[in-house]
Amino acid sequence: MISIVETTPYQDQKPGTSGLRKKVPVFQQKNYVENFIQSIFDSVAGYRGETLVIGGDGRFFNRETIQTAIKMASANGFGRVIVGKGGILSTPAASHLIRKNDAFGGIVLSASHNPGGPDEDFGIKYNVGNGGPAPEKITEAIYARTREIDRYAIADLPDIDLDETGVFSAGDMAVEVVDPVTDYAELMEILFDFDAIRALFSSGFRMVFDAMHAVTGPYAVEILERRLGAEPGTARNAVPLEDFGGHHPDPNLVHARDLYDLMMSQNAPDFGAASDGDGDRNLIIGKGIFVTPSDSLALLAANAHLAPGYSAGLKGIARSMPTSAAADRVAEKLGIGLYETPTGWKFFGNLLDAGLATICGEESAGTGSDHVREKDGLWAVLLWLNILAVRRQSLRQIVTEHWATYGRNYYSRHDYEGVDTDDANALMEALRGKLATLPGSSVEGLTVATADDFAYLDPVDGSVSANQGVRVLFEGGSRVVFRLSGTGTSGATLRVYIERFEPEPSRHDMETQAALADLIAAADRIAGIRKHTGRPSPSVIT
Ligand code: VG1
Ligand code: CO
Repeated sequence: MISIVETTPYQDQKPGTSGLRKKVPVFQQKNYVENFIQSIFDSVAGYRGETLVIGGDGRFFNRETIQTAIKMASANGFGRVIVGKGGILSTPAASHLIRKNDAFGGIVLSASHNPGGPDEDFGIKYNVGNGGPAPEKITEAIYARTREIDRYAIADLPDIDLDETGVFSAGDMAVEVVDPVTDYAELMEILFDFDAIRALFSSGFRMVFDAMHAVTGPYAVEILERRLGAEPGTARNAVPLEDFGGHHPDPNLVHARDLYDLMMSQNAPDFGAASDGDGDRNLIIGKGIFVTPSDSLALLAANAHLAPGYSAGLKGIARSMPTSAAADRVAEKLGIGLYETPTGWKFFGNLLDAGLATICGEESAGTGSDHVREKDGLWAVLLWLNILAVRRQSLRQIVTEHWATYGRNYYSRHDYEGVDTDDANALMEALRGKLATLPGSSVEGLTVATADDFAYLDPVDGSVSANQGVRVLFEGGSRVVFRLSGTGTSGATLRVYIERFEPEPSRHDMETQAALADLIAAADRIAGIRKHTGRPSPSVIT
């Protein structure tokens, strides 16, 4: 039986950089989830009888929301739902299932790197038929719909048992509960030389993968340990927990500190990696050397041809605007296009679909390719392993050789978290107000070449996305970028991205913060960070 339930709209269901993210108690309000899901269905057309993929990162409130989504998909006329066993699907695995099954779209439940639990974060994201996050046109339509929605449809059905694989029925709709890992692992076997990686491991190569008690645990155990023969225990914190063990599942130098410390120690293994809550980010650390995500993108692009899936070469590289220009010089050398997009994976979809780019990346530890339409943490780890297996050099050697060839982009991101929203907005407004007067001025001994608020013209569909971050470029190629996060759930987070290009190999071994000291001071002078936020220093430096 299908119920049409009357509801009243919420005014705050605006999707951010990556879907709708709020605290769990916000999602637990009456009809909050139902309103949002119905608004998704109301904003897209043509799904009758079609397939919807549903899965999440396993965080608190995942299972309840999946049951609701299944009943609403049934009532709204979907023909089939594919859901991961236990409600688990990593974001890239969900993207793959959408593509592989020619699904209409997918609902991905995650707040990614944000903490989980009854008082922590939850999120709902809609992905379209290419497997990627809905473009802005659709997220704007969903938001508009949430502001006036007055009813939703839900089937009056018992809960589906998510812990058994198989095909079940939910009204007229079929529900397929699938193993979350199998299809994804098969795709990885096509892209990478598993024999070469197995040989690497059997030669004594050791790695540690920290799944941070998030979604990638089962994927890492199956792929790294079972299929590639890495030592048992290579995947650590491999059991997904609803609260990620009380930690932030954010693979950065703050939250993956244990891994970092291990990799910097005397008995470090050869390779360290981690992924985030929903499995789309990656952290890469060699013995004694941290690889910035921006460098990792450049290195992967420069070496991708060593993996079978990319032996034909790359069509192009895309990176988000705040990501360093390290990849630009690789694209130049390869003679392929380089695309600079706003922050957020949804902007890469068109470039990948149109065959303009093969590899994409963001400074926030996201890298991926045209194999799916999301960034993909384990994919990046496997591409690194494939490269290491072929080159048989240490990660440090590979990185320093890369810098010697292309120059080094010193890079850091400073986050000021939990800033008062009005203060953060005032800072950005003041910054925008002075953009016109910055060029030619001198700050901390640096001369401003250009300053603007980044706007993106999508070369495929001609859409324009304005106000995507303020960038101040200095003479000589250094720059600072300022933007406010679109994934937080309380207050505002100011992100300051700092970059300096150093072509000279004899100056490639500086400590990053020291190498960027003048730019860090200039950023504060230009934006008045301390003055506006009252913060003497950033809360997180990556
Ligand atoms: C952050 C990152 C961005 C990433 C987004 C989603 O967004 O900066 O690069 O695409 O998170 O990643 P923001 O607006 O907070 O800067 V994830 O792993 O949350 O799906
Ligand atoms: Co994520």
